[in-house]
Amino acid sequence: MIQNIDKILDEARQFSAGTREEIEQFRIKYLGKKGILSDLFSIFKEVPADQKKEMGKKINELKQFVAERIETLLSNLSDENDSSDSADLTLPGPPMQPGARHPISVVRNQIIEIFTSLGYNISEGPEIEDDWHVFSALNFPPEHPARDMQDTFFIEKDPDILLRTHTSSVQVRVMEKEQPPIRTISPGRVFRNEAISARAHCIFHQVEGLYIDENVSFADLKQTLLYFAREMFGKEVEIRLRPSYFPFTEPSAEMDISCQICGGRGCNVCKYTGWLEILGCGMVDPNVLEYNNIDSKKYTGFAFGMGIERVAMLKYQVKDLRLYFENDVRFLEQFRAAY
Ligand code: 2U9
Repeated sequence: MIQNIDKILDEARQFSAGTREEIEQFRIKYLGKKGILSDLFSIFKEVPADQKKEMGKKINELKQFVAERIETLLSNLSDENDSSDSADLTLPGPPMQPGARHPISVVRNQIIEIFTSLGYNISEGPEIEDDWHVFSALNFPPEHPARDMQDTFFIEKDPDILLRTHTSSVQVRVMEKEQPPIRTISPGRVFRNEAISARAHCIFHQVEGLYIDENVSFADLKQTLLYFAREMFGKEVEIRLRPSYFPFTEPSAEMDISCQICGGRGCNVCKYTGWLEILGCGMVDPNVLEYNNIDSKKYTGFAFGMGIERVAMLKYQVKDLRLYFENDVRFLEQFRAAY
């Protein structure tokens, strides 16, 4: 009998299975109700007492071997399934939902691209500023309304610590460190104490530009801005400059572009003028150069500033500025761009 069990064990050792079905057959053959082990246990009851110990040991050895073998074969099978049956590498991948840049970032990056191609570098600086860098160094008179709490967010008074109302303060910091030639743009967030509406927000984004060197003229300014407008809005765009006033530039101007909707013929977007205001600019006031230790007899410069939201509104014909701040994906996902 013992030899018989050895034979059965040898046979069981030979078994190898390819499928789950074959393993199940193997289990039934050995461990099933009417299987080999069940028969052996029946025979075991009849075996003389002196053989019981050795035979019991052999039967248990067989039972343990079969159980372990089944477990190993099943786990091999599930490993193989993981890499072969369940993963079909020829199937298309799950759909991806790539994000899109915010339209303000898209337009900011386009503005940066245009001016860096003209040799401008990018300067950045603090959003929390002092009176000197935001107002005094830029020739704001002491009683200018921008210095009022109605227009500017103050953090502390005397000495005044405030949220910058324009990024020109960054360019004051550039002038402190560098002598001309200076050719820089400062993109960044600015803060003004204004009621939020379709056309204004208390936080918005600007790009201010500054070019200081010997013999820089208003003609250089005009040509630079024409180049910018054509790159941003297309080769057909026209510009016009209207006289204006800013404390930091003299003479000062505001620039309009020909209306992109009606091509200058007049429509409700341009209020039937054919023109859309886009930025402010001018020749840097000699006082500003002198306050910042730049010799105004030797150097001249021009400066310009624009609101990125405004440029983006004109470029994409967005009518309400608040859409830029609401993070509604139905609005945002319309601005997929390489930038
Ligand atoms: C220095 C000197 C002068 C930057 C300039 C403007 C004109 C201007 C506004 C446009 C819309 C800001 O976003 S806005 O409200 N900006 O009109 N900015 S000239 O002049 C400077 C900058 C730096 C040292």
